[in-house]
Amino acid sequence: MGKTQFQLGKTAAASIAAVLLILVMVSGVSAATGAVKIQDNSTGGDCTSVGVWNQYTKTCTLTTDITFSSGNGIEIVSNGVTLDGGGHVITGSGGFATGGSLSVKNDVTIRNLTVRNFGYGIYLLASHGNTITGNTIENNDVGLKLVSSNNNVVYGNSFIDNNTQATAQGGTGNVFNLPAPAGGNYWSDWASPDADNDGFVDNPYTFTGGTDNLPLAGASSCNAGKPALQLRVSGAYWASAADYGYGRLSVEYALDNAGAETAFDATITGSSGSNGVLIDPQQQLPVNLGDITAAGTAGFTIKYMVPPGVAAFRADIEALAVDECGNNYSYP
Ligand SMILES: [Ca+2]
Repeated sequence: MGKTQFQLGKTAAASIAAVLLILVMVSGVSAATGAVKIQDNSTGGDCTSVGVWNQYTKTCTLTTDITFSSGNGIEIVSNGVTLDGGGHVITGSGGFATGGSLSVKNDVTIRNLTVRNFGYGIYLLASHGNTITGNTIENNDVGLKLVSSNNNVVYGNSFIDNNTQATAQGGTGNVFNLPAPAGGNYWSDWASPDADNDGFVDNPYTFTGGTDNLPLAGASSCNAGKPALQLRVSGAYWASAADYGYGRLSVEYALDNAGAETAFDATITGSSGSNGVLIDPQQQLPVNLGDITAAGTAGFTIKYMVPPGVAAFRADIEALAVDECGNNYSYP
């Protein structure tokens, strides 16, 4: 938290304390009887009933485990959407009667989710260009089923004790591993040998319709965690005489990465002020800062409308960032 004095003009001075508050997520378990549909609209379809929807990145991040008693699980019905499980579990009632746990469209990313006890764990039917990474897919009848689906990328997942771990029928261009060091997936029935101890099983894992050339010798886990972003005010000024007349104050911020890992896709999505200070309606949002490496800093400027007589105010900045595992985080 920083607090700084600024000379705003001949007669006014303001101190602005800018903070990133701590976001507290309350986790629980939701029970769903019908499919949860994720859609690219203002609420992300049903997303807000089970998670947080980010309209800018089109990402639904689960904030709860979900148990499905019947029917399909999560259906992604728009292209270009990301489903981030946030480390949560979706559970079916077992058997094909439950349908596909997770069906997707095109250019969808599914990450950081555990899918358990469904007929099909993740089901891609005529779905192309999707990325499936960082998930645990366990105890399903078929873990991953691809039918007539092209150019999908599947890596960094753990396939554990599915009756059939994966099948691919009738599609082309699907990839089940990246080059080292990322490699492929962990398959519970193919975890050895790794004689050269490079972390990859020495023989490819082959299943109907696909091959993982670099199967992981240990279950994939990625625990980078929330990037340690800290906000500073680095300056405040009236950008012009007209801005001074309108009370339109420019505030320069610096977003510092105090952690040891890169914060990816840092994005400023909003800001609010105390004492009647509002963000300038003409302020362009979101502000995309790109990746902020460890010990790095990204600067940005936000304009506010400051009412007459206000000499100081507190501003809160809303931001997003992604960790090295691909997990999304909101600030505050
Ligand atoms: Ca090896």
